[in-house]
Amino acid sequence: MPDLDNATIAALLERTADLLEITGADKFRVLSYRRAAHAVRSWPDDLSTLASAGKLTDVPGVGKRIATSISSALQTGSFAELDDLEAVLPPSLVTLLQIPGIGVKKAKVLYDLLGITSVDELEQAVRDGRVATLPGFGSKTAENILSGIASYRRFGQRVLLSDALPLAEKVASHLASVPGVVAAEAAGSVRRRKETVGDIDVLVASGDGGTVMAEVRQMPMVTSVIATGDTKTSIRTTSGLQVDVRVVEPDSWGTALQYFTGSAEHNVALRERAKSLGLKVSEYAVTRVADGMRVAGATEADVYAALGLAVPPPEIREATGEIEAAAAGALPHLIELSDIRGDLHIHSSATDGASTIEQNRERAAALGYDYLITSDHAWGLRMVGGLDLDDLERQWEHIDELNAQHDGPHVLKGIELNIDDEGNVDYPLDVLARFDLCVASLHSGWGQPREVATRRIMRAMDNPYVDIIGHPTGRILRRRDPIELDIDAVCGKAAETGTALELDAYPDRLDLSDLHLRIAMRHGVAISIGTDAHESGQMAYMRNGVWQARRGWVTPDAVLNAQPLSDLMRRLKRARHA
Ligand code: DGT
Ligand code: CA
Ligand code: CA
Ligand code: ZN
Repeated sequence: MPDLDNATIAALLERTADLLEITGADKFRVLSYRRAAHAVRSWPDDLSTLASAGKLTDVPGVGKRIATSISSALQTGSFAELDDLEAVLPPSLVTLLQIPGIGVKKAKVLYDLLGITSVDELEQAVRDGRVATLPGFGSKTAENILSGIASYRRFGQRVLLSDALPLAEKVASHLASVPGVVAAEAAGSVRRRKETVGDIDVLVASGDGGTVMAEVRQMPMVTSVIATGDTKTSIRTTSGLQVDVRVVEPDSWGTALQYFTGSAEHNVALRERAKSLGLKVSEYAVTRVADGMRVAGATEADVYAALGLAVPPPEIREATGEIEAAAAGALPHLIELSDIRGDLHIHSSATDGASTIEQNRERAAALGYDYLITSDHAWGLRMVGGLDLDDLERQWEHIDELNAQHDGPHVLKGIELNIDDEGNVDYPLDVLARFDLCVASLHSGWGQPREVATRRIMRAMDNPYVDIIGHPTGRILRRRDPIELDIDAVCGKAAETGTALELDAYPDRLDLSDLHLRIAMRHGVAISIGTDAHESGQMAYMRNGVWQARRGWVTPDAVLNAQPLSDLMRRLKRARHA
């Protein structure tokens, strides 16, 4: 039996907290589930290992009772408290919480007073005016709910890669151990490391599909079987995700993996190329049209080679030039996680982070880094306790002491400046000059017209000490649209001023997007990959950033934090002014 992954368990705990709150349960009980969910999500190792050692309570925030729930979830895919809640509450109630602007409190009022349990019912109630009259709602809120419903319909069905990937890998590694199975791998958008995925596709090579499918239907995270046969089974899992499992004969593994990795657009382009070469590519084999003779199929490399192509990395199979590049022997040498030498966006407990600079530094050492930044919020963001000049003096002194100890990654004195409405940043120039490097980001003004937002960022780039623009479009996947920018103009300005653009690796940001990264690469802009960690465990998000970078055709020479420290410092904008 595969055990559930941490993200899935965290989602179950979170759902329990939501449902408890909707039923009006004791708030400490609700909080205990939320705290546990949070801790489980950022716990670095598999909980199943801890569970078998009887040590689940080692996870901060996990007491005896929740440990019992987690053990049960690991074995059966659920636990009694959640099952009881789901028995009395309609399951669609949880989907209301996925609408931006609807938290548990609002969902509870909607449920208690109007009996609303689904998105469609909610939309109806807003339109006929019932929602605006609810206590604590009003017409402005009702309007926001409508736009929330619209954006839910636009993004709501897709799941973050970071939530889907662990589940996909669990299923694949479990099926790999089923008797008769030669190979099992996650395909589809998960393999292409797309930032959000619609469903999980797992491909299995075996001569005995029946045995594989029987195993699939029994996995503990299965809540329902959508369809099942000897070659394909689709299941729904506890996290709501659909998983499609396909079984092929081992000698078709290569073509099947190619086909189910996609993208659909890449497949179409590939098949056109095959046709022009007198070949036909199916899910089972590459054959010659003239005589039906099979020329490839067992491995992906054979399939591409039969078409005269080098194998494009899955991340770039989107029919945006990779086939031409593969034909010309000109595929890019994409950045890899092992190229990364440091992290250039990290918060500490001096502002809204949870870990101390020492803890972040220890984590950086464990990741094998040469350096890391401390980039807390500047004083303009008072709500999160942004640093004033005295705070900075103290922090710098502390960092100097740490760096004097030599044994560990070098800590860079950084800051995350706030770009205000005019494009100005916190602190006077003489203070900015004293940082090793400055990241400047937008934290407000979403929905500004394109010209205004573009001008604001361009003005910030005129500041000689703004080395990096952080999360340039401010998007939050599934929740907030990117601010509209003239990205071509922004990249042109970045190249001209020597300002780097960040790829924020936080799993629901991944900002810049893959398309924006390609534009940045064309302009020769330096890219900084930063995790935006607010807790040292989140520094592991670097891998999400690297995947996104690869989707944007980013090469290691373009990435600031793939350089040794001395080269990094030389390439910062401020080095031009020194
Ligand atoms: P998703 O699930 O929406 O995140 O995206 P994918 O790419 O995983 O799409 P999915 O799950 O519908 O199908 C998996 C792969 O199967 C896809 O990447 C390529 C292949 N495929 C699916 N539909 C088509 C199609 O209509 N034409 C072609 N050529 N390939 C397809
Ligand atoms: Ca898929
Ligand atoms: Ca699929
Ligand atoms: Zn930040």
